Amino acid sequence: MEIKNNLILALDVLSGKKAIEICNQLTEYIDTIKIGYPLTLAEGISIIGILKEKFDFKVICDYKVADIDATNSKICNQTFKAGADAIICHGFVGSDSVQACFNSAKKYDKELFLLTEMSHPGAKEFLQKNADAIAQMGVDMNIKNYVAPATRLDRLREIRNIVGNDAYIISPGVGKQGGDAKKTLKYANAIIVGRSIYESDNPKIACENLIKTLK
Ligand code: FNU
Repeated sequence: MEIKNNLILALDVLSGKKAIEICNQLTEYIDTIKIGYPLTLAEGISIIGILKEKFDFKVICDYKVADIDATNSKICNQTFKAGADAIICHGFVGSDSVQACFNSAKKYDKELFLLTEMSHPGAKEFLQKNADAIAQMGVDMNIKNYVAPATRLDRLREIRNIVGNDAYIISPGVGKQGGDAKKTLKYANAIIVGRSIYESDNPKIACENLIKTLK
């Protein structure tokens, strides 16, 4: 995936109106957004098509799909039918569940991102212990796209080592969660940034300043 400025906007706002207002200010800098349950539950899945039509952005759906294979297929199919360019699935559920998501992505000619280790402190309790194995499962399954944390660069580096340089890693945790944008991009292909842009008094300036730090 080609992502402008290697920056994905996490749009966890709670109305379509607010989402459009933020996106309008950022079209110069951003061509890829990530939406998740907050915006989708507030507005319905049609928000994907609405945003795509208005902005021609790529939309990654952060639905962290984590069910049995049959249900994962239905979730991914519905998401791609609604216009998503990519979906994020969890890896801890195992290869059959992940394969169902991957098959759906292939069927719709869209992308799947496999989540390895999460960025928040709680990820150390259970997920981190298995994150390397999850990444290796992705490699064995021929998955090209991954999500790995900006908040623990040693872990991000290790996951990069496992998935290899040809893999595409997107990384959340920059800004509000403490991760550094430039350091993260040593190992990740793109950063995911939410609150430090959309909660700022001036999202455009916040975005512009962030991009300057990447140079
Ligand atoms: P911000 N996100 C995350 N950590 O933060 N998808 C993960 O490990 C992960 C994610 C999402 O902190 C989070 O849900 F897998 O405001 C939010 O949408 O910059 C975004 O990344 C980070 O938002």
